[in-house]
Amino acid sequence: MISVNDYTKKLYNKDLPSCSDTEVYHALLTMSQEAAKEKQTNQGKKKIYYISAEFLIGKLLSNNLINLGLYDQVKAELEKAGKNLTDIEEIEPEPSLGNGGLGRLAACFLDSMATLGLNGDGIGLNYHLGLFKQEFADNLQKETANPWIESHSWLTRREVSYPVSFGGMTVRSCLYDIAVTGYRNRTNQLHLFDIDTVDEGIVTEGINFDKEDIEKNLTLFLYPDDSDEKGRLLRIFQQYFMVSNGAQYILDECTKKGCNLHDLPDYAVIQINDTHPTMVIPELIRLLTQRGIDMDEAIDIVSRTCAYTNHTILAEALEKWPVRYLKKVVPQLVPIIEILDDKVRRKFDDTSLAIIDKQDNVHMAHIDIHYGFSVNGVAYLHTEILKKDELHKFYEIYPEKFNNKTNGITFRRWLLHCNHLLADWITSRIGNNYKLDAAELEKLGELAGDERALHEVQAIKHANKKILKEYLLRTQGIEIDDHSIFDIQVKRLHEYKRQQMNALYVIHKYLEIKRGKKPGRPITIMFGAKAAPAYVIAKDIIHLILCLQELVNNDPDVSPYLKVVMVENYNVTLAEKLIPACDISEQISLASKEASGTGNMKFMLNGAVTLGTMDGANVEIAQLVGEDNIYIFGEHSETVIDHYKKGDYCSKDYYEKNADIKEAVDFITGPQLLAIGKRENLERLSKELLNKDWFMTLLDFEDYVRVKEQAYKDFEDRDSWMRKMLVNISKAGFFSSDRTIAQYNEDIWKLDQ
Ligand code: 26V
Repeated sequence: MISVNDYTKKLYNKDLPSCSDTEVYHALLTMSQEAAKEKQTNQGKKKIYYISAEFLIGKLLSNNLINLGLYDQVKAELEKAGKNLTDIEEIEPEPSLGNGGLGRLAACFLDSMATLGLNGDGIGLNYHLGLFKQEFADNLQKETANPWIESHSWLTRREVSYPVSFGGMTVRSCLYDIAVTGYRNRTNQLHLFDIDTVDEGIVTEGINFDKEDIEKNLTLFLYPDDSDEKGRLLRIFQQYFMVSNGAQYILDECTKKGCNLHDLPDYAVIQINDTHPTMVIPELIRLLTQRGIDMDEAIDIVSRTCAYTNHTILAEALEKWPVRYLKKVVPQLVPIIEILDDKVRRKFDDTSLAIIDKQDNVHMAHIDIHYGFSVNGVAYLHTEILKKDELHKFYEIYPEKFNNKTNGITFRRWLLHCNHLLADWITSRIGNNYKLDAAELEKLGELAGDERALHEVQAIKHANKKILKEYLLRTQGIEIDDHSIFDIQVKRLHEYKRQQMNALYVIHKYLEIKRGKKPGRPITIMFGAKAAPAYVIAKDIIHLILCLQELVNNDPDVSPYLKVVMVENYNVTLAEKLIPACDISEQISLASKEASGTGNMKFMLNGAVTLGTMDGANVEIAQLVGEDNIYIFGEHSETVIDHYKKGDYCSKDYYEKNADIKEAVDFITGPQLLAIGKRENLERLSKELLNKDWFMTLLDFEDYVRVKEQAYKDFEDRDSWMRKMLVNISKAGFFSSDRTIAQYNEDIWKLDQ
């Protein structure tokens, strides 16, 4: 049997006990990489290529050790040598190669594809700097560079290189692979394309850099700020670089396996993750015609190879690129896009279905829908809204293309790795099968009347709360009370997710306590969120939360009962610590706006009870756990959509009608917060809420307060709360990404297993 000691000897000519933690980390990294290589399985005929601008993989060490079946053995060997695996995990830098849910979903999908034994690789970009690191100063978010590539890393350089031509220049790519270890199964690959000339030295203070020096910046950053034209152009450079490399790689791999290009759909299926990789469609058409296939046939082949996933209905997030930009960056694609547009216009009279609109903008999603064979949404409600509203006209012409694939999460990372206590307990109760067949978790439902079992679950939750408490104190200097209710909202900062509503609740509670109405048990309301660097209101919301943290936690009348915590630099690693410790999971987006959410699933799996709106996958969670085991509030999506159609929502009406709302909103620009925070930011946010409130915070506030109070009250009925926790865990099986991926394969990819 291989041992860690063999590797420390090989790498450093030292025995394990005398190695530093960094040396042990390098040894474990090499050990995992070699073990993964041994699992490589033969390539089947057909392969799924999951192409995505983001793969938010998170740290890989522990996850790989678990999947490779090495975790227990390594942990024991380290302990014997006086080392601690948790300390070693902390040395690994997190590859933050994604913004949020979309990127994390891609990473969960890779894990499930390998675990289910599917022949499937990821294709993306090797960003040298991941999503910016967030720091707080003066109660404001500051962004700094977030490097993750070290001399020892998970990247393996391949002998693969392609030319990629942009208007006026050609670059040559290089390729790095990251092994994707399936749980006790095959190893797939994540292919990350790069160029050798990227220069991290061009980053000046914060995350500023010369956006025009493409040879130096092409893969430097994940999604550079696209608030200006130069940023948007760079984004098109990145997207085309990704898809051109991907397309060349796919065609090479398929032809090596005997594909004659006419039969490409028998060899490859390309899943387009949101619209960022859409240019793969015209690029493949271009490459096929270059290789002698005529245009009509090339279009037909590509249309039978590509499938598209939609991840949002927010209009501002649907990509539309001006033809002028495309002419600058990818002039070779413009005539092809014009042909694609022309075909649509000949077939359909309705110009809203066109690819190029009157303002000369190219609607990327329209390319995917017309020239892909499948269009899927990511939760039941989301797909229904696409069919009924957002993409209704497309649904009418292509009903057969539309399908739903409710998102999922990998239980290896979001239970086995992040919550060892709970995973071991589940194993002791129902055995190991649930690790590969998540539906087995249902068996835990039988323990709902077993008092001992319930107390064990409760003890595990408390132990995880203590672990989090220790971690936050050590890493962020934050002190929390492990006997308080942990009420957590962690996700990207966006107005539609309504962190501002939770902040208004904090104000409401603060004022109530000041007036002498003290909660029976202390409450800790935790936030974690990064705001896009150019998203002004989102940053104002962070400012408000940080000001509230300062005010509430330093007020001796209030802080024994209420604490506000805004964790710095929320990322996958922090999520892994916060989620197992959570009591109440905040999923409070405006109904119809959150396509699915996946944090909601992670919290549920770890025994938190959801406080949420009927939005995204919350709807399916509610259906599975039943109304006694979830706290639902707020207007439903039909009502919200109706308000948008009629334009009849007026936030001021709610402000004037409800004294609690008025008091809380007024407090934002009242003397206490102005003494702490910046007038400009607080006034801007307050005005936004009063005069616009596009995501209808005030509409749901009253109901939110009512239901949240009910949840806090119910928390005191410990036995019944433990039952709620258990029911949530036992019903989480549906949200395993293994189920999601099995459905993608069954309905869309159709690979043999
Ligand atoms: C992108 C942008 C970019 C421009 C400014 C506003 C804005 C707002 C939202 C987005 C989201 C883009 C796509 C995305 O990340 N969707 C997320 O995908 C997850 C996985 O399917 C899903 O769980 C989340 O609900 C959905 O928001």
